[in-house]
Amino acid sequence: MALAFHPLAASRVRIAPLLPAAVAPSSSSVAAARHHRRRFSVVVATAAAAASASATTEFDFKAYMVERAAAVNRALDAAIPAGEPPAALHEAMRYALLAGGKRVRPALCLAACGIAGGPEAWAMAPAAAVEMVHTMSLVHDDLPCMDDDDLRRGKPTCHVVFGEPIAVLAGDALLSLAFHHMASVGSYPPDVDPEKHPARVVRAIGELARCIGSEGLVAGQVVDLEMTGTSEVVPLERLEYIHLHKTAALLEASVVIGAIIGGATDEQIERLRKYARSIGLLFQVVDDILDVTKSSEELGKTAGKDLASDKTTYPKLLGLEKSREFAEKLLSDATEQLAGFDKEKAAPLLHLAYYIAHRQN
Ligand code: GRG
Repeated sequence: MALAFHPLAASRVRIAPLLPAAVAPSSSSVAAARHHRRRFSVVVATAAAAASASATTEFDFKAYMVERAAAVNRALDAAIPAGEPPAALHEAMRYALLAGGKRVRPALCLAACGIAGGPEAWAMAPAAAVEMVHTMSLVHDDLPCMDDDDLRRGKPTCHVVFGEPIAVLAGDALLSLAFHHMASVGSYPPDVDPEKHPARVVRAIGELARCIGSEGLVAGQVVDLEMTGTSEVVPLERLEYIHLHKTAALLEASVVIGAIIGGATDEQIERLRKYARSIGLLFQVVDDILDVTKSSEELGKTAGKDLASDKTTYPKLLGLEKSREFAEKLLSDATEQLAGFDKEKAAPLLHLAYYIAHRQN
């Protein structure tokens, strides 16, 4: 079914129906899925590894991610004052931001700048900004009035450590800092194009703001909250709406703003947008699967939460096997969009898609 109520669809890329309607399994079949965790991981990992191997064999993805995460962590560390008043606020911001995290969104942003032909350093400020937005969304999501969680990135959540008022304000300040950081001339290296760069930054800021506001991430969170606690089974297209907004929109922004800063053409930006929407939804399908197949220790956040709260997820609606097939389709849709780009420059985005498909946490 098409995304009739997807506000982003009218003006831009439309993500086609991704799976035919499937028979919803019983909740006991989801519970049984826990026993298949090992098998599932192997199947997805094998499919992705095979695809990966046929695409490129020389790219050292692990080294790429380790280097990018270290560079992003340095940029984030430098962006937030340590020890300056109000100390509790800055401490809470640093606690949430520097607590770990895979740094997938900044890596996507840097890789998108690279595929567009820009030096990755040009996109470091936007990459840090998307991580700030992502982290603030986690801080707010964990609050008692939202998802009410006490474990995040393997540590007690921000409000557990600093109290709710400071956690709310730390999230607010991170959001504000993200835009300040992106808009500041001093956040960029001196070799940016003095003619083109200012307009690119303004366009990128607009893109990020749109993707996280009432047409994007916040919209997804609202619809998710509306669905929480109802006995109603959420239909597939509504679940897709939630995840395209709540999760995929920020991945989309990460890729698109990296591409804009790197000097991509409009046609390239739209192809990368399609890539990002597919991996964005893929990210969430995998997240849902991991929730029922991994432990809290393995995930660094509370596992089995969806099941415990009877939340509608892809495994609940489709079953694990169909969820896996859906993940494979999304992976292939995403990688298709990269054909036509320079192979070497496309390698990081290609491998990020495989990684998202078969990550283990
Ligand atoms: C952005 C203005 C604004 C408000 C926030 C609370 C809220 C509104 C939205 C919730 C969004 C949310 C928490 C979506 C889930 C996204 C998701 C799958 C997070 C997990 O991402 P990972 O696995 O986490 O990349 P790490 O810890 O590795 O960064």
